[in-house]
Amino acid sequence: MLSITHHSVVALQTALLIASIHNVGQAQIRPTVRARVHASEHIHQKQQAEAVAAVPAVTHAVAVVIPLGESKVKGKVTFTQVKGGVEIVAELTGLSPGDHGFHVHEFGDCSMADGKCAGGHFNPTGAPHAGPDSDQRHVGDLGNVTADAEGKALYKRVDKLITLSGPHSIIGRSVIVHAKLDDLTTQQPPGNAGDRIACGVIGIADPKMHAGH
Ligand SMILES: [Cu+2]
Ligand SMILES: [Zn+2]
Repeated sequence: MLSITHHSVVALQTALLIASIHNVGQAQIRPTVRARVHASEHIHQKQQAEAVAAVPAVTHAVAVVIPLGESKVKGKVTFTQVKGGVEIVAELTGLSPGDHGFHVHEFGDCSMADGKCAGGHFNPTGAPHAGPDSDQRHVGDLGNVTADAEGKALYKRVDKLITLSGPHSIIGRSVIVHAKLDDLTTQQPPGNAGDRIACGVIGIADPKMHAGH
């Protein structure tokens, strides 16, 4: 009995000793490994951050507007990051005199004659259709462009909802000009602005090419 007990105690002591050595060993190794993993993660994150920083933020965008179907409407729309929002400047020709609905539509696709592949008004927040000065509106609701007797329109405004980066970015979407005025209230079809008569895909522009902004 005694001898068995003694053996048991010795065995237990040995086991504890081994365990404690083992634990000490682990305790010494683990933080080192963790530190190395942590350091490599840190370097990796740093490299990623540097790579992101190397890609300049989008400050300028442009859409070359082309006629759809039988229309002769064409021109250019620029988007420039400014203090307090994005400045939109549209220069269009070939319009009938008066107001024409003007929006950013969801898709950057002007490939069909009726402009339908551009989708609906860009509306990432699920808001109702409205005018550009309304708090609740589609991000793409830019109101109307107004053409003079010669069919030329110049539109200029600083918009607070449109952005050139992030979830509400308009890059890769499109601008659409309509045959009729956007009444800023009708929900279906939005603004009741009639056919789509011109379309332009919004792309990233070179800030150096748009000096003066
Ligand atoms: Cu539209
Ligand atoms: Zn709308």
